[in-house]
Amino acid sequence: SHKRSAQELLCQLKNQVKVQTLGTEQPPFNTQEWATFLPSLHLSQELGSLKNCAVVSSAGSIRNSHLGREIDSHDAVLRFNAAPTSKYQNDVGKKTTVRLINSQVMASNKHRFLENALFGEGILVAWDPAPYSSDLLEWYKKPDYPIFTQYKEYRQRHPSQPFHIMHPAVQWQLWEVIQENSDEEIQRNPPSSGLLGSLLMMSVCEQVHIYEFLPSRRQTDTCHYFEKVQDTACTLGAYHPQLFEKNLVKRINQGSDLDIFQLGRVTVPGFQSLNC
Ligand code: NCC
Repeated sequence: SHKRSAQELLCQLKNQVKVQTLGTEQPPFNTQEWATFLPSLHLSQELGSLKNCAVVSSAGSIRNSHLGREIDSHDAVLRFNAAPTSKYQNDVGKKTTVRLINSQVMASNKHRFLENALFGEGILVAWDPAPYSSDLLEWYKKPDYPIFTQYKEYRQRHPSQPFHIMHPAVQWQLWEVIQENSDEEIQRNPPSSGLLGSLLMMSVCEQVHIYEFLPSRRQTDTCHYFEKVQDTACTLGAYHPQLFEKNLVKRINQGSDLDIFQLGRVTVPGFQSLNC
């Protein structure tokens, strides 16, 4: 089959993946109750349009990168799950504009999601491995983790913090693009937060730098920069189709291979910068 060029891939992503958060337009969210919880502005409206953005993977290999200052120089910085900045500022920076969290993090006792001050900074965006159908009612009745109860509880405790829920269609539209551009059949599990967050930023920023998603020369088996756990599956994926995600990102990178090797930095244009 025809192998898409970088431009074709970028255009496919732009046209096939509609990054959107839940609003009260569709059932089951078109109720009085949900109107009090869901933000009145969609995420894209809230962020407006940004110039330079950074996406910071949680990989252990960002340790000793000294990228903190560079990362903080972006107009907006996206981080994942429970990845901390304090004590690691020199390597990962301290600015947090958006934090993308999976529903497992919201539900686990380990992260104390409802109380932990780490989650209190920036705009929160939650997602859940919803059924492939993206049927909102089916998902609502049986989310992978209790995203809706935890969301409501958090909103009650922290009413002034902006907090969105990603529409589940986004992850499956993205999955389709990964599958269409891979030679093998990939597992039908949603892409990792890393790729979802990159797409989120591409939809609102002129340009996006993605750090340590494609491993640099610092590559290590240490899963996260903030923990001692060793697991190669963190980089290559077990549940998430990460190997295929990374091949895709490699193909749309507009920066040099040396940037990947030395800095762990990928450069991609935002959708607004594309003519397609
Ligand atoms: O590990 P996680 O991801 O929170 O990392 C965020 C994103 O950074 C990129 N990454 C991370 C580690 C690594 N060695 N290489 C990387 O490229 C990935 O793109 C990753 O998505 C997730 O995607 O939400 C994930 O969440 C964890 C876990 O739920 C949270 O960390 C909370 O503990 C998942 N781990 C487990 O379920 C055990 C992980 O599979 C995916």
